[in-house]
Amino acid sequence: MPAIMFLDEARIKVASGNGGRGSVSFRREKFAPFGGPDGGNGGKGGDVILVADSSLNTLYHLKFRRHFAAGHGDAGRGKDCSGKAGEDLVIRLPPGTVARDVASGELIVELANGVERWTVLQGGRGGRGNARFKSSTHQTPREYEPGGEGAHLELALTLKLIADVGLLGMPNAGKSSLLRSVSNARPEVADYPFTTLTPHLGVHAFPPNTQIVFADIPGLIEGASEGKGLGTRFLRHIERTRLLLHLVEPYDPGGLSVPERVRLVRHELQSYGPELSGKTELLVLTKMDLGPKQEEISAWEKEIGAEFLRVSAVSGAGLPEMLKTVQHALADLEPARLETP
Ligand SMILES: Nc1nc2c(ncn2[C@@H]2O[C@H](COP(=O)(O)OP(=O)(O)OP(=O)(O)O)[C@@H](O)[C@H]2O)c(=O)[nH]1
Ligand SMILES: [Mg+2]
Repeated sequence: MPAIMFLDEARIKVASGNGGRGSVSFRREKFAPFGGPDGGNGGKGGDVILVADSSLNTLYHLKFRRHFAAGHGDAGRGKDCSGKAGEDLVIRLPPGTVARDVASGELIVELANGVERWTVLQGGRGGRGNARFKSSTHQTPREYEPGGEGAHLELALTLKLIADVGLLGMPNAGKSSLLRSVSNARPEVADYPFTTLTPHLGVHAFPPNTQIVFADIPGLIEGASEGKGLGTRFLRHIERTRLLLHLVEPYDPGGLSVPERVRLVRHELQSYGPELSGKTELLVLTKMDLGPKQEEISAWEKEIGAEFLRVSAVSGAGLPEMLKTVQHALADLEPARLETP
Protein backbone atom coordinates (compact mmCIF):
# COMPACT_ATOMS: atom_id res chain seq x y z
CA MET A 1 0.00 0.00 0.00
CA PRO A 2 2.01 2.95 -1.21
CA ALA A 3 -0.32 5.43 0.50
CA ILE A 4 0.83 4.29 3.90
CA MET A 5 4.48 3.88 3.00
CA PHE A 6 4.98 7.47 1.90
CA LEU A 7 6.34 10.09 4.27
CA ASP A 8 7.73 13.46 3.31
CA GLU A 9 8.40 15.07 6.68
CA ALA A 10 10.42 13.73 9.57
CA ARG A 11 12.31 14.95 12.59
CA ILE A 12 15.33 13.14 13.87
CA LYS A 13 17.92 13.75 16.57
CA VAL A 14 21.47 13.06 15.63
CA ALA A 15 24.68 13.04 17.65
CA SER A 16 28.28 12.82 16.56
CA GLY A 17 30.71 10.71 18.59
CA ASN A 18 32.97 11.90 21.40
CA GLY A 19 36.69 11.74 20.79
CA GLY A 20 38.60 9.17 22.84
CA ARG A 21 40.86 10.42 25.62
CA GLY A 22 44.62 10.34 25.29
CA SER A 23 46.56 7.71 27.19
CA VAL A 24 49.14 8.12 29.95
CA SER A 25 51.67 5.36 29.67
CA PHE A 26 55.44 4.80 29.95
CA ARG A 27 57.60 2.40 28.06
CA ARG A 28 58.54 -0.63 30.10
CA GLU A 29 61.28 -2.73 28.64
CA LYS A 30 63.43 -5.34 30.28
CA PHE A 31 66.49 -3.13 30.63
CA ALA A 32 64.80 0.26 30.69
CA PRO A 33 62.49 0.31 33.71
CA PHE A 34 61.97 4.08 33.45
CA GLY A 35 61.30 4.39 29.74
CA GLY A 36 59.86 7.48 28.09
CA PRO A 37 56.16 8.32 27.71
CA ASP A 38 54.32 6.28 25.06
CA GLY A 39 50.63 7.11 25.69
CA GLY A 40 48.84 7.31 22.30
CA ASN A 41 46.13 9.73 21.18
CA GLY A 42 42.46 9.01 21.46
CA GLY A 43 40.50 8.20 18.32
CA LYS A 44 38.28 10.81 16.67
CA GLY A 45 34.54 10.58 17.25
CA GLY A 46 32.35 9.56 14.30
CA ASP A 47 30.75 12.22 12.06
CA VAL A 48 27.08 12.46 11.11
CA ILE A 49 26.75 12.38 7.33
CA LEU A 50 23.66 12.75 5.17
CA VAL A 51 23.82 10.87 1.89
CA ALA A 52 21.44 11.03 -1.07
CA ASP A 53 20.32 7.56 -2.11
CA SER A 54 18.43 7.45 -5.38
CA SER A 55 16.80 4.15 -4.51
CA LEU A 56 14.72 6.03 -1.92
CA ASN A 57 11.75 8.31 -2.62
CA THR A 58 10.23 8.63 0.82
CA LEU A 59 11.33 9.38 4.39
CA TYR A 60 9.24 6.47 5.61
CA HIS A 61 12.30 4.58 6.86
CA LEU A 62 12.68 7.30 9.53
CA LYS A 63 9.15 6.98 10.85
CA PHE A 64 9.90 4.68 13.73
CA ARG A 65 13.37 5.77 14.66
CA ARG A 66 14.09 9.22 16.06
CA HIS A 67 17.57 8.98 17.58
CA PHE A 68 20.77 8.31 15.73
CA ALA A 69 24.30 8.45 17.08
CA ALA A 70 27.74 8.04 15.58
CA GLY A 71 30.35 5.94 17.41
CA HIS A 72 32.72 7.31 20.06
CA GLY A 73 36.43 7.23 19.51
CA ASP A 74 38.39 4.74 21.63
CA ALA A 75 40.88 5.94 24.20
CA GLY A 76 44.53 5.94 23.24
CA ARG A 77 46.74 3.15 24.56
CA GLY A 78 50.34 2.54 25.54
CA LYS A 79 53.08 1.76 23.02
CA ASP A 80 52.02 4.84 21.09
CA CYS A 81 48.84 3.17 19.93
CA SER A 82 46.10 5.58 18.85
CA GLY A 83 42.55 4.75 19.78
CA LYS A 84 40.26 3.56 17.02
CA ALA A 85 38.13 6.28 15.42
CA GLY A 86 34.39 6.12 16.12
CA GLU A 87 32.21 4.88 13.28
CA ASP A 88 30.58 7.59 11.16
CA LEU A 89 26.81 7.68 11.16
CA VAL A 90 25.52 7.67 7.60
CA ILE A 91 21.86 8.57 7.14
CA ARG A 92 20.49 7.73 3.71
CA LEU A 93 17.86 10.08 2.37
CA PRO A 94 15.98 10.42 -0.90
CA PRO A 95 17.43 12.97 -3.32
CA GLY A 96 15.57 16.23 -2.87
CA THR A 97 15.57 16.12 0.93
CA VAL A 98 15.94 19.50 2.65
CA ALA A 99 17.49 19.48 6.12
CA ARG A 100 16.96 22.31 8.59
CA ASP A 101 18.14 22.86 12.15
CA VAL A 102 15.02 22.68 14.31
CA ALA A 103 16.44 25.01 16.97
CA SER A 104 17.34 27.87 14.63
CA GLY A 105 15.18 27.04 11.63
CA GLU A 106 18.26 27.49 9.46
CA LEU A 107 18.76 25.61 6.24
CA ILE A 108 21.59 23.10 6.62
CA VAL A 109 21.63 21.39 3.27
CA GLU A 110 19.57 20.34 0.31
CA LEU A 111 20.48 17.04 -1.22
CA ALA A 112 19.91 18.25 -4.76
CA ASN A 113 21.76 19.65 -7.79
CA GLY A 114 24.82 17.49 -7.34
CA VAL A 115 25.02 17.66 -3.54
CA GLU A 116 25.02 13.99 -2.60
CA ARG A 117 26.86 13.89 0.67
CA TRP A 118 27.00 16.36 3.51
CA THR A 119 28.64 16.19 6.92
CA VAL A 120 26.21 17.82 9.34
CA LEU A 121 28.17 17.18 12.53
CA GLN A 122 31.85 16.52 13.09
CA GLY A 123 32.88 13.99 15.70
CA GLY A 124 34.93 15.21 18.68
CA ARG A 125 38.70 15.38 18.36
CA GLY A 126 40.80 12.60 19.83
CA GLY A 127 42.68 13.79 22.95
CA ARG A 128 46.47 13.76 22.89
CA GLY A 129 48.33 11.11 24.87
CA ASN A 130 51.20 11.90 27.22
CA ALA A 131 53.82 11.05 24.57
CA ARG A 132 52.90 14.32 22.89
CA PHE A 133 53.70 16.36 26.00
CA LYS A 134 57.31 15.27 26.20
CA SER A 135 60.00 17.93 25.78
CA SER A 136 63.67 18.31 26.70
CA THR A 137 62.74 19.79 30.04
CA HIS A 138 59.74 17.57 30.62
CA GLN A 139 60.82 13.95 30.30
CA THR A 140 58.06 12.19 32.21
CA PRO A 141 54.84 14.00 31.38
CA ARG A 142 51.66 12.79 33.00
CA GLU A 143 49.41 15.13 31.07
CA TYR A 144 46.88 13.94 28.57
CA GLU A 145 43.80 15.47 26.97
CA PRO A 146 40.28 14.22 27.24
CA GLY A 147 38.60 13.69 23.89
CA GLY A 148 36.54 16.50 22.35
CA GLU A 149 32.82 16.14 22.87
CA GLY A 150 30.52 15.23 20.04
CA ALA A 151 27.61 17.51 19.15
CA HIS A 152 23.84 17.13 19.02
CA LEU A 153 21.36 18.42 16.53
CA GLU A 154 17.69 18.01 15.83
CA LEU A 155 17.00 17.91 12.10
CA ALA A 156 13.73 18.73 10.39
CA LEU A 157 13.74 16.84 7.12
CA THR A 158 11.40 17.75 4.30
CA LEU A 159 11.31 15.84 1.07
CA LYS A 160 10.69 17.70 -2.16
CA LEU A 161 10.82 15.16 -4.92
CA ILE A 162 13.00 15.89 -7.92
CA ALA A 163 11.23 15.69 -11.26
CA ASP A 164 11.27 17.54 -14.58
CA VAL A 165 7.54 17.71 -15.14
CA GLY A 166 4.66 17.98 -12.67
CA LEU A 167 1.24 16.53 -13.56
CA LEU A 168 -1.48 18.66 -12.16
CA GLY A 169 -5.24 18.80 -12.28
CA MET A 170 -8.48 18.10 -10.53
CA PRO A 171 -9.25 14.62 -9.23
CA ASN A 172 -10.07 12.19 -12.05
CA ALA A 173 -8.48 14.39 -14.72
CA GLY A 174 -6.44 11.40 -15.84
CA LYS A 175 -3.05 12.25 -14.30
CA SER A 176 -2.14 8.77 -13.15
CA SER A 177 -3.40 7.23 -16.38
CA LEU A 178 -1.15 9.56 -18.31
CA LEU A 179 1.81 8.70 -16.10
CA ARG A 180 1.17 5.01 -16.73
CA SER A 181 1.03 5.53 -20.49
CA VAL A 182 4.27 7.47 -20.77
CA SER A 183 6.44 5.92 -18.07
CA ASN A 184 7.44 2.84 -16.18
CA ALA A 185 5.39 3.87 -13.13
CA ARG A 186 2.27 1.94 -12.16
CA PRO A 187 0.16 4.24 -9.98
CA GLU A 188 -3.37 3.18 -9.22
CA VAL A 189 -6.07 4.42 -11.60
CA ALA A 190 -9.78 4.44 -10.80
CA ASP A 191 -12.95 6.34 -11.61
CA TYR A 192 -13.31 7.99 -8.24
CA PRO A 193 -11.65 11.18 -6.99
CA PHE A 194 -8.52 10.97 -4.83
CA THR A 195 -7.38 7.64 -6.13
CA THR A 196 -3.87 8.99 -5.80
CA LEU A 197 -3.07 9.81 -2.19
CA THR A 198 0.66 10.31 -2.40
CA PRO A 199 3.06 11.53 -5.07
CA HIS A 200 4.62 9.14 -7.56
CA LEU A 201 7.49 9.51 -9.94
CA GLY A 202 7.69 7.94 -13.39
CA VAL A 203 10.49 8.04 -15.92
CA HIS A 204 10.05 8.29 -19.67
CA ALA A 205 13.19 7.30 -21.55
CA PHE A 206 14.12 8.76 -24.92
CA PRO A 207 16.79 6.53 -26.44
CA PRO A 208 19.72 6.66 -26.34
CA ASN A 209 20.22 8.61 -23.13
CA THR A 210 17.65 11.29 -22.40
CA GLN A 211 14.95 10.85 -19.85
CA ILE A 212 12.12 12.87 -18.42
CA VAL A 213 10.95 12.37 -14.87
CA PHE A 214 7.26 13.02 -14.26
CA ALA A 215 5.66 13.57 -10.87
CA ASP A 216 2.00 12.63 -10.36
CA ILE A 217 0.37 14.17 -7.32
CA PRO A 218 -3.11 13.97 -5.75
CA GLY A 219 -5.85 16.00 -7.43
CA LEU A 220 -6.60 19.60 -6.45
CA ILE A 221 -10.08 20.86 -5.67
CA GLU A 222 -11.52 24.26 -4.91
CA GLY A 223 -10.25 25.43 -1.53
CA ALA A 224 -7.24 23.10 -1.64
CA SER A 225 -5.10 26.02 -0.49
CA GLU A 226 -7.28 26.18 2.62
CA GLY A 227 -6.83 22.47 3.23
CA LYS A 228 -9.82 21.05 1.38
CA GLY A 229 -9.41 17.58 -0.11
CA LEU A 230 -5.80 16.63 0.39
CA GLY A 231 -4.99 20.32 0.36
CA THR A 232 -1.89 21.72 -1.24
CA ARG A 233 0.42 19.76 0.98
CA PHE A 234 1.73 17.68 -1.90
CA LEU A 235 2.31 20.64 -4.18
CA ARG A 236 5.80 21.00 -2.79
CA HIS A 237 6.70 17.90 -4.80
CA ILE A 238 6.27 19.80 -8.01
CA GLU A 239 8.10 22.92 -6.77
CA ARG A 240 11.30 21.65 -8.31
CA THR A 241 9.85 20.71 -11.65
CA ARG A 242 10.60 22.96 -14.60
CA LEU A 243 7.31 22.45 -16.35
CA LEU A 244 3.73 21.82 -15.32
CA LEU A 245 1.33 19.75 -17.38
CA HIS A 246 -2.08 20.92 -16.36
CA LEU A 247 -4.57 18.19 -17.23
CA VAL A 248 -8.25 18.72 -17.70
CA GLU A 249 -10.87 16.22 -18.85
CA PRO A 250 -13.54 17.28 -21.35
CA TYR A 251 -16.57 16.42 -19.26
CA ASP A 252 -16.99 16.80 -15.56
CA PRO A 253 -19.60 14.91 -13.56
CA GLY A 254 -19.58 17.90 -11.17
CA GLY A 255 -20.85 20.13 -13.98
CA LEU A 256 -18.03 22.67 -14.15
CA SER A 257 -16.97 23.68 -17.64
CA VAL A 258 -13.42 23.09 -18.87
CA PRO A 259 -12.43 26.78 -18.49
CA GLU A 260 -13.94 26.90 -15.01
CA ARG A 261 -11.89 23.90 -13.94
CA VAL A 262 -8.73 25.33 -15.46
CA ARG A 263 -9.24 28.59 -13.57
CA LEU A 264 -9.94 26.74 -10.35
CA VAL A 265 -6.68 24.79 -10.48
CA ARG A 266 -4.73 27.91 -11.46
CA HIS A 267 -6.25 29.76 -8.54
CA GLU A 268 -5.08 27.06 -6.13
CA LEU A 269 -1.59 27.22 -7.61
CA GLN A 270 -1.52 30.97 -7.17
CA SER A 271 -2.62 30.70 -3.56
CA TYR A 272 0.23 28.28 -2.95
CA GLY A 273 2.80 30.88 -3.89
CA PRO A 274 5.24 32.15 -6.47
CA GLU A 275 7.17 28.86 -6.60
CA LEU A 276 4.37 27.41 -8.71
CA SER A 277 2.42 30.29 -10.16
CA GLY A 278 5.51 31.43 -12.05
CA LYS A 279 6.14 28.09 -13.73
CA THR A 280 5.61 27.34 -17.38
CA GLU A 281 2.35 25.50 -17.83
CA LEU A 282 1.10 23.44 -20.76
CA LEU A 283 -2.60 22.66 -20.90
CA VAL A 284 -3.55 19.11 -21.78
CA LEU A 285 -7.04 18.02 -22.70
CA THR A 286 -7.32 14.36 -21.69
CA LYS A 287 -9.73 11.54 -22.60
CA MET A 288 -9.94 12.63 -26.25
CA ASP A 289 -11.47 9.20 -27.02
CA LEU A 290 -14.65 10.48 -25.36
CA GLY A 291 -15.04 12.54 -28.50
CA PRO A 292 -15.24 16.23 -27.62
CA LYS A 293 -16.12 18.17 -30.76
CA GLN A 294 -13.71 20.54 -32.44
CA GLU A 295 -16.12 23.48 -31.94
CA GLU A 296 -16.34 22.77 -28.23
CA ILE A 297 -12.57 22.58 -27.88
CA SER A 298 -12.06 25.79 -29.86
CA ALA A 299 -14.58 27.59 -27.65
CA TRP A 300 -12.76 26.43 -24.51
CA GLU A 301 -9.40 27.46 -25.94
CA LYS A 302 -10.77 30.85 -26.85
CA GLU A 303 -12.20 31.40 -23.38
CA ILE A 304 -8.93 30.42 -21.70
CA GLY A 305 -6.70 32.11 -24.25
CA ALA A 306 -4.40 29.12 -24.75
CA GLU A 307 -4.31 25.95 -26.80
CA PHE A 308 -4.56 22.42 -25.53
CA LEU A 309 -2.38 19.48 -26.23
CA ARG A 310 -4.88 16.72 -26.87
CA VAL A 311 -4.32 13.19 -25.65
CA SER A 312 -5.99 9.93 -24.83
CA ALA A 313 -4.36 7.55 -22.41
CA VAL A 314 -6.79 4.89 -23.59
CA SER A 315 -6.05 5.03 -27.33
CA GLY A 316 -2.58 6.52 -27.05
CA ALA A 317 -3.55 9.32 -29.44
CA GLY A 318 -1.55 12.51 -29.03
CA LEU A 319 0.97 11.06 -26.59
CA PRO A 320 4.02 11.09 -28.90
CA GLU A 321 3.26 14.70 -29.88
CA MET A 322 2.80 15.66 -26.25
CA LEU A 323 6.12 14.07 -25.30
CA LYS A 324 7.88 15.89 -28.10
CA THR A 325 6.42 19.23 -27.00
CA VAL A 326 7.46 18.54 -23.42
CA GLN A 327 10.96 17.63 -24.50
CA HIS A 328 11.34 20.85 -26.47
CA ALA A 329 9.89 22.97 -23.70
CA LEU A 330 12.28 21.46 -21.16
CA ALA A 331 15.26 22.15 -23.41
CA ASP A 332 14.43 25.87 -23.21
CA LEU A 333 13.83 26.04 -19.48
CA GLU A 334 16.26 26.70 -16.69
CA PRO A 335 16.51 24.22 -13.83
CA ALA A 336 14.19 25.09 -10.95
CA ARG A 337 15.67 27.16 -8.15
CA LEU A 338 16.46 25.46 -4.91
CA GLU A 339 15.47 26.47 -1.41
CA THR A 340 16.70 29.80 -0.17
CA PRO A 341 18.42 29.77 3.24
N1 LIG B 1 -12.04 7.25 -21.65
C1 LIG B 1 -10.90 7.57 -21.01
N2 LIG B 1 -10.86 7.44 -19.67
C2 LIG B 1 -9.73 7.77 -19.06
C3 LIG B 1 -8.59 8.26 -19.76
N3 LIG B 1 -7.62 8.53 -18.87
C4 LIG B 1 -8.12 8.21 -17.66
N4 LIG B 1 -9.39 7.76 -17.76
C5 LIG B 1 -10.27 7.32 -16.68
O1 LIG B 1 -10.51 8.40 -15.79
C6 LIG B 1 -10.57 7.95 -14.43
C7 LIG B 1 -9.58 8.69 -13.60
O2 LIG B 1 -8.27 8.41 -14.05
P1 LIG B 1 -7.00 8.60 -13.13
O3 LIG B 1 -5.80 8.43 -14.01
O4 LIG B 1 -7.08 7.77 -11.91
O5 LIG B 1 -7.18 10.14 -12.74
P2 LIG B 1 -6.31 11.01 -11.71
O6 LIG B 1 -6.26 12.38 -12.28
O7 LIG B 1 -5.03 10.36 -11.43
O8 LIG B 1 -7.26 11.00 -10.45
P3 LIG B 1 -6.89 11.24 -8.89
O9 LIG B 1 -5.72 10.38 -8.57
O10 LIG B 1 -8.11 10.81 -8.20
O11 LIG B 1 -6.61 12.69 -8.75
C8 LIG B 1 -10.32 6.44 -14.51
O12 LIG B 1 -11.54 5.77 -14.50
C9 LIG B 1 -9.60 6.27 -15.83
O13 LIG B 1 -9.79 4.96 -16.38
C10 LIG B 1 -8.68 8.36 -21.19
O14 LIG B 1 -7.74 8.76 -21.90
N5 LIG B 1 -9.87 8.02 -21.75
MG1 LIG C 1 -4.27 9.73 -9.71
